[in-house]
Amino acid sequence: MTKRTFGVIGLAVMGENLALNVESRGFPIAVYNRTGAKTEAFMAERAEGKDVKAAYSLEEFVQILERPRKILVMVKAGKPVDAVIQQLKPLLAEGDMIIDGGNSLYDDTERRTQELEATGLGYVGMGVSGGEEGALHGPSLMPGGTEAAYKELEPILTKIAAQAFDGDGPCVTFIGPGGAGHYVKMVHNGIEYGDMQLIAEAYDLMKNCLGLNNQQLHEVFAEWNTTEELNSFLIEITADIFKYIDKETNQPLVELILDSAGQKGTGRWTVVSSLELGVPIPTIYAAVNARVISSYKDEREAAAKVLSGPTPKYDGDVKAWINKIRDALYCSKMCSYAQGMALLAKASDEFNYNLNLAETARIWKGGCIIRAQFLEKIKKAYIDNPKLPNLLLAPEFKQTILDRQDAWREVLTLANSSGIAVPAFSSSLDYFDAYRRDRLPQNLTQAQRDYFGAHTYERTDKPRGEFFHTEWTQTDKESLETGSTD
Ligand code: NBP
Repeated sequence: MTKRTFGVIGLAVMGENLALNVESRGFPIAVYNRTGAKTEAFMAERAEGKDVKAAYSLEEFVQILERPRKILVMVKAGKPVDAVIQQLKPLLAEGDMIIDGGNSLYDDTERRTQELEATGLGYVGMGVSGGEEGALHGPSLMPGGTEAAYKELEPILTKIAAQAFDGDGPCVTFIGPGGAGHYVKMVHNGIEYGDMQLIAEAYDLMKNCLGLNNQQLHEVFAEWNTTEELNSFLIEITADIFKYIDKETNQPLVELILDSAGQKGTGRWTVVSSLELGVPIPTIYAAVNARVISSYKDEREAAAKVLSGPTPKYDGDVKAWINKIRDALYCSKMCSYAQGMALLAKASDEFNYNLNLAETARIWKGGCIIRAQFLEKIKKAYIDNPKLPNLLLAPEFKQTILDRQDAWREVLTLANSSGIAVPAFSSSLDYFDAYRRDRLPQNLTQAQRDYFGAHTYERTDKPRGEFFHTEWTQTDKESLETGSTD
C-alpha cells in the first residue's frame, strides 16, 4: 500500500467532512477515531469506494502516513486535544506536524505550539469556518503556528479551502505565529455573533413593530441579499428560514423554535480578550448578552406577566421604515466589524502576530459563516492603509455611515418608544457617537477618581503626561475666593 499523504483524527461532523474534502482533491488519506465503531461506520458508508485507509490504533495510524506526517486533529476542543497530542507525541518524528482544526482557545494553542516546536515537531492551530457544508466543499481556513509546517501544508490547504468571490484566491493564508490562527477564528466568531444579533433585531422590529408576516420577511431579506452592502450568507439563510414550513404542523418552523439561544464560548472568549486588551467591542458584547438573557426563558415568561411596556407602533409608510431598518442594520454592521478589526489590530501588536488585516478580510470572502460582499470593501480599506486606526475612518465607510445615520437614529427611537430591545443596534450607535466625539464626559470621571482615590488627572491646558492632584474638599470660602466653579 502507498503511504497516506494526510491523516485525520476525529470522525465527528467536522472531521468526517474535512477528511472527505481532502480525499476528493486527490490526496490519499488515513483516518482514526478513538471509538473504533465510528471509524467502521464511516468506512462502510461515506468512505466507501474512496481512497481512505482506516487505522484502529494510533500506532497503526502513524505507520501508514508518509513523512513528514501531516495530521489533522478534529476532536472536541480543550482536554481532548491535549490528550490526543500527548498520545501522538512519542509516535512522531522530527518535522512531522499536527494541525488542530477545532475551536481551541488561542492561549492553549500558544502553549501547545511552544511545546511541540521545542521537540522539533510542527504545530498549526487552524481556525475552520463554514460548518458541515463548508468542511466538505470548501471552508475558510485560518492557520497559525509553525510557519514551516504551514508551507508544507499549503498545497493541500489551498486545494480544500473555499474560493473567495471575484476570483480572489483560496480562502486560506498563513495568519501568524503561535495562537494567531485560533485568535482570528475566535474574533471571526465574535463578529458572527454580532451579525446574527443585528439580523435578529431587524427581524424583531419588522415583525413586532411593522407587523410583517413570514412571507413578507422572506421577501425583505431576499431583497436585501441582492444589495451590495448586505449580500451575505447570513442574510441569504435568513431569507430561506422564513419560508420553511414545518411538515408536522404546517406552520412556519421559525415560529415554533424556542427563543433561547445557545453558545459554545467563542463569543464570550472574544469579549474576555477585548476586556484584557482594552479594546471596546460593545456590539459583540451586546450580542453575547442577548443570547444569555434569551436563555432566561422561564424568568422572562414570569416577568412578562408583571412588567409591562409600550405597545409597539409606527407612523408612516412601511416600505420607508423597512429601508430605514436596512440602513440601521448596515451602519450597525459597520460598527461591529470596526470593533472586531480593531481588536485584531491590538492583538496583533500585543502578541506579535503581525496580522495582515486585508488578507484576513480576503479569506473571509468565501467558505465561512460571515462571508459577504461587504468584506471586499474592508479588504480594500486595509490595502489602502494597513495601519488604519478604525474602519469607520476609511473612505469606503465614512460617507455611508454619515449619509445613513439619520435613519439609524430614527430606528432606535422607534425601537425605544415601542419597547423593543435592540441592544446591538444601540451599542453600535453608542460606539459611533463615542468614537466620533472629541470631548466625552470622562473629565468628570477623572475628577471623581481623583477626589476619592487621589488617582490624579491630566489637564487640557497643560502638556499630556503631566499629572495633577487636587484636594477637592474646598470650604465655601476658598471656592468663592478663587472664583472656581469647576
Ligand atoms: P465534537 O466537538 O463533537 O468532538 C467529537 C470528537 O472528539 C469525536 O471524534 C470524539 O471521539 C473525539 N474525542 C473526544 Br469528545 N474526547 C476525545 C479524547 N479524549 N481523545 C480522542 N478523541 C476524543 O466534533 P465536531 O463537531 O466535529 O467538532 C470538532 C471541532 O471543530 C471542535 O473543536 C468544534 O468546536 C470545531 N468546529 C465545529 C464546527 C461545527 O459546525 N460543528 C464548526 C467549526 C469548528 P469519540 O467518537 O471516540 O467520542
